[in-house]
Amino acid sequence: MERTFLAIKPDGVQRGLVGEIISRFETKGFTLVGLKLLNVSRELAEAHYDVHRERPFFPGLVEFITSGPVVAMVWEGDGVIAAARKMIGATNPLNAEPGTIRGDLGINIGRNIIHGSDAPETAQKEVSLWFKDEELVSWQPQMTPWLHE
Ligand code: IDP
Ligand code: MG
Repeated sequence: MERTFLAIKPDGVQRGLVGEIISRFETKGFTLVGLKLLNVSRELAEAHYDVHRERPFFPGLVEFITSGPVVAMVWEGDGVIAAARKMIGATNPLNAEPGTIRGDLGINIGRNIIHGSDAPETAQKEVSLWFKDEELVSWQPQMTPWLHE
């Protein structure tokens, strides 16, 4: 079953959006299989955003992501990687469609509330970077027959 890594960034946590954001994925029908609140180390932040290391915004991004608690999550379901990216919306919240998390809840690219893995390879890499195997819980929601034919 497909899994993706999502993280509510410090702005989302500080603004009290954790419940609202988790609720969107829950009510959509995806399954939560990993969840923790943590202060992100510089080492983890730099590893997570390694592809952006040479970008001008990299130092500020690492500063921001280590500035307060983050909610790290793994969600499971058919097509969850691409669907979560759609639900999150464009990187710049001003360009993100209404109905998306960034489109509904944000206004600034440097404060865009949530991270979501962008492809199967990155999802796998990010899940194992942020979570140990034993922190992930495989379970079958009782409502599965009401979500899948
Ligand atoms: P994504 O989060 O939509 O996948 P990426 O291009 O992978 O977007 O960028 C990673 C993160 O880096 C963004 O979510 C945002 O927090 C930050 N970022 C990207 N571009 C800029 C920028 O131009 N200014 C400030 N922060 C940026
Ligand atoms: Mg990205």
